[in-house]
Amino acid sequence: MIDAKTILNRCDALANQSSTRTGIERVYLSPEHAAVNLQAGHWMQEAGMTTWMDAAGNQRGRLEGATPGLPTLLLGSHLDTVPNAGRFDGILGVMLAIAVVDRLRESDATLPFAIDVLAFGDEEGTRFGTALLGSRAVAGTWDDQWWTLADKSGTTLREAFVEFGLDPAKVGDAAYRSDDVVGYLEAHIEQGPYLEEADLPLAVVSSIAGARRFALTMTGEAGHAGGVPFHRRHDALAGASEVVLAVEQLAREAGAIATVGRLQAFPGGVNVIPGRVEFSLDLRAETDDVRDAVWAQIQDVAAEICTRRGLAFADEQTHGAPAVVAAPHLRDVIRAGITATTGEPDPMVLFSKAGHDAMAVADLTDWAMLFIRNGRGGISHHPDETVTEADVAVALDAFEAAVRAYAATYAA
Ligand code: HGY
Ligand code: MN
Ligand code: MN
Repeated sequence: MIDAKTILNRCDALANQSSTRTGIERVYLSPEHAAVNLQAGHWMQEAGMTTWMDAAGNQRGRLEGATPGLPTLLLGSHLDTVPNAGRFDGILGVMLAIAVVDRLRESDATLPFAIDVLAFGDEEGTRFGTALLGSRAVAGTWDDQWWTLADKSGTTLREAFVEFGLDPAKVGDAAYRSDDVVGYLEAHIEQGPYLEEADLPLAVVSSIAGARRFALTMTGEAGHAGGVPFHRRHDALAGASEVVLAVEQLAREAGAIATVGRLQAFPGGVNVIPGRVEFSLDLRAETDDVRDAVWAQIQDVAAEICTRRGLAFADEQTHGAPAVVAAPHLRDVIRAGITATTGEPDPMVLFSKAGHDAMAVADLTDWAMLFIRNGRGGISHHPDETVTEADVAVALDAFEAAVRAYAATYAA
């Protein structure tokens, strides 16, 4: 039987599949993605599943229910990473899903539904900027406009599909029909400090923040760092810096979350006034209305800065995902799983500020999530991401109990 130690060893094994010599980076449709699909597929087969890679590059495993052809419960998370990632974000959820299926098979559980484990290939959007590509294909919400998205080497998504051995024309084959599925459950590290502060191992997720990402450009006029007096300058970096600080202040005031994760000044000479700055914006909030109101305020502040400094501001949205709320009946099975495992009668409920594949799968079926404590203040998207073996053991028992609780209450 797969235990917590095995799961942690598997997370360590997958961490070795990185495009960088130091740190972990594994992006969609890369050789490293192919390698972890193969490894996860092997572990899925060991757990008694039939396995295949779907038309969007997601690795899948299937355990049939009591009789063939039953509708399917989806379990899963993602195997791709951000740059310089930790080893548990997404990966732990896929390993837990495989272990739950292994336990159900070993115990000859009679299931009223089949179970598909989905190892999504692109939750982060690291390579092409737009996130949730794998899970959106599964949900049937693929957008053909994405084919021309290009990575930093100029390879388009279409070219990357073909190089990976996929047929772009067949991406629609990855989609489920909504009446073929009975729900989606995902286990994931919290990526925040609240479980650690409460000294609890597990929580139920209530909802996931709505997110929008932008590519921003501030344009001014390059010039000599010595020769141009201040009153004549149109310094794009000074202007962009005012926007960055306004982003932080406006988001804090509104209870939203906003981050500028990437910024580059051009032409980039130490003795040249920056004429152009390209920077990113990741903006989220518990509701889409709050998120969008903050974006409108940011645009107003940027316009005032531009007028005052003689600059021009441009924005392009690169990703958008609406806030989604977990289905009460599936939240209940997650809650039941936690209670059955920890004895906690009223498990902690958390709103997820981190995005997850469930945001995309929500267009296909009802969903719920189990959060697992990750230590050191919930540090994530960082090599210091950490979980304890004890918490993984409790999470495995709770996730298995949740699936069994759903099976017990499910009526076709
Ligand atoms: O950005 C997020 O919240 C997720 O990790 N993709
Ligand atoms: Mn992440
Ligand atoms: Mn994740």
